[in-house]
Amino acid sequence: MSAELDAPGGFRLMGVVNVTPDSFSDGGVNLDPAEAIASARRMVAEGAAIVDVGGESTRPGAAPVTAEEELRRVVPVLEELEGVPVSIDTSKPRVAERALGLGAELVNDVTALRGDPALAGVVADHGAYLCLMHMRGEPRTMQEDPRYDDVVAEVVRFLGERLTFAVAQGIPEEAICLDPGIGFGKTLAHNLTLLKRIDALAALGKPVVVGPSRKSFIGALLGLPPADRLEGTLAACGAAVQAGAHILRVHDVAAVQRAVRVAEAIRDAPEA
Ligand code: HH2
Repeated sequence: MSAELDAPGGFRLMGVVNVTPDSFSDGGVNLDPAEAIASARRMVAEGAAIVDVGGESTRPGAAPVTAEEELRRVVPVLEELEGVPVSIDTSKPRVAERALGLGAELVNDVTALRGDPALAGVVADHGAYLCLMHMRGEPRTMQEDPRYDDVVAEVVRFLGERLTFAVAQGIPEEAICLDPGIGFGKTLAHNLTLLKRIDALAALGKPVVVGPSRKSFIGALLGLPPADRLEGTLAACGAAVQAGAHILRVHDVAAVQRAVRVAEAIRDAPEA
């Protein structure tokens, strides 16, 4: 992963492995550690640069889980993923600490270091990478009438401030990537605008992570449940790459890999 974060040129894929009973699209699928381990290994074989292992759903309305429960879910998986580049999707210092001790390289914090003040120190002490994501409110309530005067400007300002905070806490700038948080306190219009204007976020000079995979904005456009959102996900990923995204967080690694190679070739094509 290091090379990818240092050199934000081409796109990279982050495969999603939710070790949860209630994630919005893959809840229960990877709750058995053996299934999660197999999924993670398959995603890397299919082209993922890193797999994002999470033990707590952050879907709208999700109830928080304790650190003990999160550890109970993710530790047996992380213990078997030696040699696989791993990201830990958590906001809890105890979970991050354990995951980094077991070899994880990146902490993916959907609260952008607002959840627990101790998380920044854990990331800094381990020399880990960090993903800072924008979220309006918290998962339980974030979809209750989200409003912005200018969603792009507000997300860019927020992430710029969180970046400054993270650096002040001792995390090197080169180790940080930024994510607009598709679906986290946003309407359909907000999500579409953010996907179209990733260039504004990329202007902060950090790799941009985007997670449109199977999300409800695709359901809203197509009237389809999470299981039928692959084509919508591929279109969103292609558009995100065109708009300047560097890393895509996705469930369907093999399919996205193919789609995005084409989108990237078009984006980078010299004029013939
Ligand atoms: N989306 C989800 C969770 N973590 N992290 C980043 N950086 N960006 C995202 O867009 C993002 C994220 C939600 O998706 P998923 O993990 O599939 O579902 P759930 O939260 O229900 O487990």
